[in-house]
Amino acid sequence: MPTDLNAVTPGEDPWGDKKWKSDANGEATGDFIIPAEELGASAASALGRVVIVHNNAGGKIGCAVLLPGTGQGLASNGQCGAVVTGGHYDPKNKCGGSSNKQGKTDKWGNLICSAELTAGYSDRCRKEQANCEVGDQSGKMDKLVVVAETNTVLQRFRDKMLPNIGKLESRSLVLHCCDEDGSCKERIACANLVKSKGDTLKATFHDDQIEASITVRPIKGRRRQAIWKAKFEHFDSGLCPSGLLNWHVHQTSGEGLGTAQCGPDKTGGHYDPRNKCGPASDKQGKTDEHGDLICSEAFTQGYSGRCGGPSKKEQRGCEVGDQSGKTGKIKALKFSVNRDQKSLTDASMRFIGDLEGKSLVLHCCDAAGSCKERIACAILE
Ligand SMILES: [Cu+2]
Repeated sequence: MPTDLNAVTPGEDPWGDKKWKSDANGEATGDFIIPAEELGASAASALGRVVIVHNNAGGKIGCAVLLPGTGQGLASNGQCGAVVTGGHYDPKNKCGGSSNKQGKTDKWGNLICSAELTAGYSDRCRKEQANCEVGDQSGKMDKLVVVAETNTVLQRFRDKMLPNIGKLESRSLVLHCCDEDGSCKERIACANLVKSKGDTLKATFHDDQIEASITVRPIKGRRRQAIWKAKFEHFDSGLCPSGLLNWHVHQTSGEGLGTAQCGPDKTGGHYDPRNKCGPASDKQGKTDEHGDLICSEAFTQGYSGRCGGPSKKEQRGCEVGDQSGKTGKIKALKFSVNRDQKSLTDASMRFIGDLEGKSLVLHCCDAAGSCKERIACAILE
């Protein structure tokens, strides 16, 4: 770590000419590559060292230790090597040959992973999951088998030794290639473990005239079912005098108030992956592989007869994105939704993650129940 915060020691900063320019918020992003010859040492030797950021005047204003981080991409592009992704996650010192504890010492200066402990790893881990590194998924369970012809793999594994899934966040999942006799070396690909946004999505309406959020989450163990919740903390009746709102998931993202922000050119039509063809379906005007209209006029006209009503069966006739068609209008002036709107059994939504980045659009309805105007929209994220 730097000892004198104001000292500028050229020898200490071999790459002093790398510059970032921050924006009005003081934020800057950038990257640069230091060639091996410039570094003058192996790439791995950079780990544990400190990067220092100076201000324009040369003063040291920030520093951070270089740690192995997450890797994303193909090993052939240099994305998954030991320098990038480090060794196996091994918080319990199980000490496989690739444990990230290899070469590290305890507080008495002794090697955490002795040669003996390391040598016995595969036998120990084979006997019991508890003896494996937390990060040794194939050791604990089994190899992934990717079927070459289809490139699909669906295998289920039961991991009994994962104390805290949250600790895996921002680590990387690395795939190694094994040969026929089971010997595995080469890292072929890696990806970062991030919290799945597919679990819960939320559209937040935040404006002078509307303060509301609409969330959707899956129901555990029940495929294709979801619970929607709408919470209105403030709603200006100027936006819609009746306070009765139709609400839909629209195909593309839009955020703000009125047609300028939420019109068809911004948010598109209703999300309709199953071609249910309401008049505002995103599939209107599109053709199938034979060149025929997906939504014929007659089919479109029959939509309101197919969609609507409390039963699951009738919901199946609705576009996936037609939330009010499935469960009724939001009563925004009551700052809540009808009881029966709170939970929605959705017959055609398999992966909520598919809604991510699309928008939730609110339409104003008149007293007669006719709904047109798009009054507000927010992105599901
Ligand atoms: Cu809509």
